[in-house]
Amino acid sequence: MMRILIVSDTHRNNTNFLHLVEKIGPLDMLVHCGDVEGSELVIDKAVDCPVEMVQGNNDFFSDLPKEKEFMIGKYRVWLTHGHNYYISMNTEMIKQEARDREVDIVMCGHTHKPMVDIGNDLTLVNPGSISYPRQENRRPSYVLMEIDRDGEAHYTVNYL
Ligand SMILES: [Mn+2]
Repeated sequence: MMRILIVSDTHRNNTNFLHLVEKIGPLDMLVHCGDVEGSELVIDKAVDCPVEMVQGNNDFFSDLPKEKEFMIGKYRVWLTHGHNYYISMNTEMIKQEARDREVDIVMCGHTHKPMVDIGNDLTLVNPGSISYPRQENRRPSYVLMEIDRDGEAHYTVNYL
């Protein structure tokens, strides 16, 4: 069993994020999909687990990598903010790049709208923004990924 918290687009407003990690319970990993705007250390220090984080389009002076690939259980994950793949238009380009990279999961942010799109060969996860939501209900969102006993991933989109 593993619990992975996926968040994005905190844009230096960390209040909701800090509340969430206080009450969410033990985590095996935190993934931040970019646009931290200088809060890298705050985010890193808020949890007691490995953190995977990339730059967003507003992280101009950040030392964070632009993109990353890593494993979660048996799954190969590609983490990118997503703005370079025009994800505000559609997810065609980012999915094509993910398939070219032969990953199982692509995690992205940028749109501030949560999406879990589970396909046959590829899953796209966008947790939306926990600070500045833009989807219809305008509630701060995040995704909890859970790996079960059999190593299979399950996702829930959650709102504050
Ligand atoms: Mn962005």
